[in-house]
Amino acid sequence: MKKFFFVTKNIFKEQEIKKFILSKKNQYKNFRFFSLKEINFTDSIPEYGNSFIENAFLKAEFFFKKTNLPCFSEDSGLKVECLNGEPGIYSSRYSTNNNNIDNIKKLLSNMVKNRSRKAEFFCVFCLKINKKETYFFEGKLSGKISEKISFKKGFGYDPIFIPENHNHTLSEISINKKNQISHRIKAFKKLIQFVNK
Ligand code: ITT
Repeated sequence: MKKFFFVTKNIFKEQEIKKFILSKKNQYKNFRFFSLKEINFTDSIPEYGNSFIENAFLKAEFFFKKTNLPCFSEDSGLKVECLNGEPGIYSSRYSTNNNNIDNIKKLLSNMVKNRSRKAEFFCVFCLKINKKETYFFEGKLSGKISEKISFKKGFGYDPIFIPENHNHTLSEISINKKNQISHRIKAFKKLIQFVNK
């Protein structure tokens, strides 16, 4: 059995990965992950890098140095074409109070009508197996930003992100459906296939 800690404080990320593994339990029965809660890991995790890769590395490295336990972390965000890739690595802290709905409102107000609404979710996982072995896996999802917020519950920018070839935002589809196309699962599949080799 391959066991790893998922270095994240984000319950949505955790839930998506949990559901994915559950949906493929016959294929990935040798893989188990644990959340930080299971060992009461409450330290605040540094995230001061200048790129998704750097941030993912910082999170995994921080946890590994403290615990010596194999782990993986993830850094992700939304890149909007007409905003030159913003909010990018600042996706979770785009508005002044870091609140989800305020992040969304700021993004919509910064996007003037008639400009491109093209956007992309990007994700990178960092897998830390031991002191010497660190690996990265990436995934992306193209789409566009809707004009309005779809007032459904959801993770981050899901209420305003319409994936390519779809008519609904990510918050209007189930997690299992999102998992079939998401940046996170595209990257995670590479990780789990690598571990299972
Ligand atoms: P951890 O660092 O503890 O993992 P975090 O939420 O701070 O959690 P990030 O720094 O990677 O994680 O920020 C990711 C942000 O990007 C997230 O909070 C959302 O605002 C946005 N985001 C990433 N993936 C998303 C998705 O699938 N759906 C909606 N928003 C997403």
